[in-house]
Amino acid sequence: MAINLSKGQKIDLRKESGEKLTNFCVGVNWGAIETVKKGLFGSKKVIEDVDLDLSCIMTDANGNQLDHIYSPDYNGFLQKNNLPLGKLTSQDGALRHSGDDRQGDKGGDDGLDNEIITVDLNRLNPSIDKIFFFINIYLNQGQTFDFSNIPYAKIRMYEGTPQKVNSVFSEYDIATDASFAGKRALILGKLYKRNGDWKFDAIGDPTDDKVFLQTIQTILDKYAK
Ligand SMILES: [Ca+2]
Ligand SMILES: [Ca+2]
Repeated sequence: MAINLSKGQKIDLRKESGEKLTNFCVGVNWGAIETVKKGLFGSKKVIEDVDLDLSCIMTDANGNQLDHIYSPDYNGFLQKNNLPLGKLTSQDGALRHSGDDRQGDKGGDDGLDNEIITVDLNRLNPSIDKIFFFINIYLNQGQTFDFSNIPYAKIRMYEGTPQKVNSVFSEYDIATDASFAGKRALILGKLYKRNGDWKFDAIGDPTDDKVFLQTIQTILDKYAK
C-alpha cells in the first residue's frame, strides 16, 4: 500500500518489509488546461499546454549548495550571466532526469508521470545531506496561468524506471486550490539524512518566485539551513 502524504508529513524511507528504500523514482504527473470557450457558433474545447519543470538541488549539512539538476534549455542565458549550466544528471550519477515535458496530459490523467528524477542513494556523494525537489511553471508567450488553473499535479515516489512503475511507495496530491492562485513555483519536498538514514518531508509550499533561479535562492535562504 502506498503512503498518502499530506503537506508537511515526514516519512522514513523503509518498505513494509523493513528494507531501506534506496533506488526509486520521484515523478510528477500533471494535466494540460482544458477550457470550454463559448462562441457565436456554439462552444468548443480549447486545450492549453502546461510546461512544468521538475528540478532539484543538493545541499550539505550546512545548507551550502553542492549540485543541481535543472533543464539545459536555459543554458544560453545562464552562460551569458556566468551561472551554473543546466544538466539532467548529477555529478555523482546518483540522480537522473527523464527530460522535459512541455505539454502535460491531454485528454485526462494518463496515470503516468510527465517528468521523473531517478534516485540511487547508494551512489550519492556522501557530503550531500538534503535533496530539494521543486517545480516551476514555464509560461510560453501569451500564457498567464498559475497552479490554481492546472487540473491536477501529483508527486510520487516509486520503485521502477521512468518507463515502468513496479511499486508505489508514496503519493502526494499537490493541491491546486485557490490558495495557489498567482503562484508559479512550488517546493515539493526534500529527502534528508537523519542519523545515517534517509527520510522524506512533503513540504508542499508554493512561493512567489517567477523562475527556477529564484526558487533555488528561496530554498537556500529559507529551507536548507
Ligand atoms: Ca517541462
Ligand atoms: Ca501524466
